[in-house]
Amino acid sequence: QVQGPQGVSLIGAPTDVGASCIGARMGPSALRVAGLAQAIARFGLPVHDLGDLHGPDNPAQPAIDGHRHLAEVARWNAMLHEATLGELRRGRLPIVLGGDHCLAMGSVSAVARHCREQGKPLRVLWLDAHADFNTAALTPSGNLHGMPMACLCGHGPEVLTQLGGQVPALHPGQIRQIGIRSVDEGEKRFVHTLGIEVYDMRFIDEMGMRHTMQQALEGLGADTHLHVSLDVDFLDPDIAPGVGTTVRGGPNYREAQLCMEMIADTGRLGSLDVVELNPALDVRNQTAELAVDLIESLFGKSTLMRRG
Ligand code: HAR
Ligand code: MN
Ligand code: MN
Ligand code: MN
Repeated sequence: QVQGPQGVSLIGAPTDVGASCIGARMGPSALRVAGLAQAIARFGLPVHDLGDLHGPDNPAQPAIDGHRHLAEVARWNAMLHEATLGELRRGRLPIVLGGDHCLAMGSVSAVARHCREQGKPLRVLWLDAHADFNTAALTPSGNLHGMPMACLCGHGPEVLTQLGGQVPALHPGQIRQIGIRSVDEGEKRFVHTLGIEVYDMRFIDEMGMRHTMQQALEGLGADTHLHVSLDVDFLDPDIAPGVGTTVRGGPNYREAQLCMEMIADTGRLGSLDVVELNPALDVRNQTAELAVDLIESLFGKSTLMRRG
C-alpha cells in the first residue's frame, strides 16, 4: 500500500483542448460522482479535493504548424504544473483528474522537478493504448494529447518542453509504457530511436501481466517516486467505453487489477494522472466507476484484504 505521503490531493483539470473528440472536460465531475474521494478516504488517508482549475475554453480550431490549441494547452499545463508542484511540496500525493492526456505535461514536469529537488529517482508508468510520442512533424492530427511523452522528453515547442524549468523534464530510461497498441508510423520509429521501454499488448499477451509488471517495476530504489499516468483508453473498450479514442484489445478487468495491485505492492506510488475519461461516451458512468475501482487497488485494496 501507499507509504509516505501525508495525504492525497485531488486536482480537477476539466479540459479537452488537447483532443479532437470533446467531452473529457467532464471527466473530473464523473470521477467525483463515482466516489473517488470517499474510496481513497477509506484507506485512512486524508483526502483534500482542491476543486477544478479554471483555464481557457476549447476554441475548436484547426492545427497551426502541426499543433492544435498550443496556447490553450500551454496555459492549462502551466496552471497544473504549479498546482501539482505545490501539493508535492506539501508532502501530499496529487491525483490529477483529467481532462485529456496533454495534461501529463504539466503534472509529470512538476513531479520531475520535485524529484530533482529532493534528489529522488523517478519512474513514470505510462498506461495507455497510445505511445503519445508524436511531434509536430510526425502527428497525423495535430492533437496535443498525442504528444505529451515527446514534449516531456524535450521534443516539442519550447512553451511545453520548458514547463518544468529543466529540458528535458524526463529521460527515456525513466519511462515504462504498458498496454500500447496504437502507434503512428513515424511515431513508432521515434519511440524506437529513443529506446523507450515499451510493453505492448503483444508482449502482455505472450508474457502475461504478472511478468510484464515485474519487468516494468524492476530496479526501483528504496526512495524511487513512482508516477502513474493512467490513460483510461489503456483498458479494453468492452469494460471502458467512456473514452474518445478506444482501441480494441486492451487489458481486461483482471489484468488491469493485477497491474494496479503490483504497483501498490511496491509502496512507491507518489502521484497519479487519470485522463481521457469522456462521460459523454460512457454508459451509466461505468468507466468512471471502473477507474475508481482500479484506483482502490492502486492504493492497496487487495493487500489489505489478503493481510487482514
Ligand atoms: N496517435 C494519434 C494522434 O497523435 C492518437 C492519439 C490519441 N491519444 C490519446 N492519448 N488518446 O493517448 O493523433
Ligand atoms: Mn515528496
Ligand atoms: Mn494518452
Ligand atoms: Mn490513449
